[in-house]
Amino acid sequence: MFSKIVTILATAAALGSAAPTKTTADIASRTEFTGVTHTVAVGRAGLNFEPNNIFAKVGDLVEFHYLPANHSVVQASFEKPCVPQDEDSFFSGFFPVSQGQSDEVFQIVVEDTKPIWFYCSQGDHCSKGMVGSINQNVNSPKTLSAFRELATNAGPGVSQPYIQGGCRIPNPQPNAGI
Ligand SMILES: *[C@@H]1O[C@H](CO)[C@@H](O)[C@H](O)[C@H]1NC(C)=O
Ligand SMILES: [Cu+2]
Repeated sequence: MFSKIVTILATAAALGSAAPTKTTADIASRTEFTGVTHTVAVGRAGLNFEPNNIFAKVGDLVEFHYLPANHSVVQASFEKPCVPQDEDSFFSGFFPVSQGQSDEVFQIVVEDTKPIWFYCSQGDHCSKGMVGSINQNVNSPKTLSAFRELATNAGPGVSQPYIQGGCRIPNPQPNAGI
């Protein structure tokens, strides 16, 4: 099971354009995968991630499935919701989808227990609340609802220049429900 995931990551890394990143190979070599995947529907019935509040263990995968129309996911810092946290922050690229769900999905690996904040970088989707978190600390002031509130006053979403920090791979179940 674990070696299968590593193979998928390695294959995607070798594909070139659709793909990542120096970091993906690094992750595959240093993270022990749990075999657990958290599936997130992107843009189902509006500007949202479903679920937008994910709790994951180190070594879990988070897999984004895109629905119409044309969304992305980017990692932010808590303080600046609609811009990339830094030059290494993950970015899925855009997924224009006219119906159903995307032919490809974007997978990231949870590498540590720190909270991860993310948003869609399309137009004003982020400031309209298209944001989410992985492993928010509900006992701190930095909650998903506080992040979402901060986002309402942020400007247009900012993308990264490259798809990175995860893998775009063929959708394992393009015709199934999410
Ligand atoms: C999807 O959105 C991106 C970013 O706004 C844009 O560059 C691209 O042309 C859009 N694709 C389609 C098919 O609308
Ligand atoms: Cu969006």
